[in-house]
Amino acid sequence: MQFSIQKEIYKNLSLIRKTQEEIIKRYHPADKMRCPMHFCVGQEIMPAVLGPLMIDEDSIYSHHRSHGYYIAKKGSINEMIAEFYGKETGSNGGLAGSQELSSTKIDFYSGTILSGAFAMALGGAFEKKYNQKKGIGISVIGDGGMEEGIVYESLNMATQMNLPILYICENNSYSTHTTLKQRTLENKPSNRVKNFNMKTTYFDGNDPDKLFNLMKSIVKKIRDTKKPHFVEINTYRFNGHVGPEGDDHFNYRSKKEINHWIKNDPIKFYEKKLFSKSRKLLALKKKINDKNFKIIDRAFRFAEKSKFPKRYENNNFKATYKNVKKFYNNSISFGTVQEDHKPKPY
Ligand SMILES: Cc1ncc(C[n+]2csc(CCOP(=O)(O)OP(=O)(O)O)c2C)c(N)n1
Repeated sequence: MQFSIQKEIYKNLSLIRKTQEEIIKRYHPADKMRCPMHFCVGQEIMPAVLGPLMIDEDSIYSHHRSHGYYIAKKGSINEMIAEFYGKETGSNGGLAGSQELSSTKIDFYSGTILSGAFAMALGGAFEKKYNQKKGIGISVIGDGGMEEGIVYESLNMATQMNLPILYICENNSYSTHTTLKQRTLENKPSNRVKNFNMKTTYFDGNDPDKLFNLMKSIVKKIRDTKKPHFVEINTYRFNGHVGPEGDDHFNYRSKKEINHWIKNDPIKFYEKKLFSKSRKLLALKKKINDKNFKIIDRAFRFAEKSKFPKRYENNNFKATYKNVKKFYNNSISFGTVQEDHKPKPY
């Protein structure tokens, strides 16, 4: 494995983790990012290894836990944070927030309606194939999303029409607070996919190099054959389902389970593997992390300085805009989790 690629994977891992951590730190008590957010701390490994494997012409269609994929596709961090602040410089002019974070500049689309991403990837991949364009579709959802009917219509059509799509299921074992075991007798979503005659792969591990090598051959195969492939990854979210407040006081998962995953954190594993052997390497790790922090800190300052989307003041949205402004200035209450800073059920 080339060190330059390992370095790129680590840069992605660190940038994704640090972005999440900084948003979590700065969310309260400022309350200037006023959209629900699904953090991906613990789930960074897949987007991080896909980073070096993607080309500009690839398109991503993601579920709500999307920040890692946006960053891995080289989305602007300035525009992402500004989007969360509801500012006009955001990737969607401040109107989408985290749950619908999208950017046409990098062909990245996410959405909160569970599993719609799988169907959108179909249309995108068909367009690429029909017009003989370069690039593939990459679509990611969770294990909960795998229980939606649209998933099976999409997978059926993708194989039937031979469309170049990398389908990913990030199996973190929970749909909000309900375990996979409580929801289904088939605990491996990839097993259900096999019936569509689609190639499937299951990955369970914390070594980014192993996942990179696997994904490299899968992505190459999709590009060469123009056929879909489904990958399930066994992973875990360290945060609560939504928001920075945490939800482990609901006791829906055990401390033992959480600690097991934190102990096997892919980022800690990779830091030990790549940087622990010399002082020079440790200094390189610090340099990467310092640079990433600067990128993120700059993005927060950019977001703070940016303006709210004024153009809506001049049309039919005038009244709405007035309320949006009040909302962002904290002068009206919508009774959201953010109002009293106490964790509540989603
Ligand atoms: C069609 C639809 N049904 C229900 C919801 C409410 N909902 C939002 S997130 C979520 C759980 C999703 O779990 P999973 O797909 O495993 O992703 P994770 O949040 O664990 O990453 C649910 C049920 C929704 N957004 N869309």
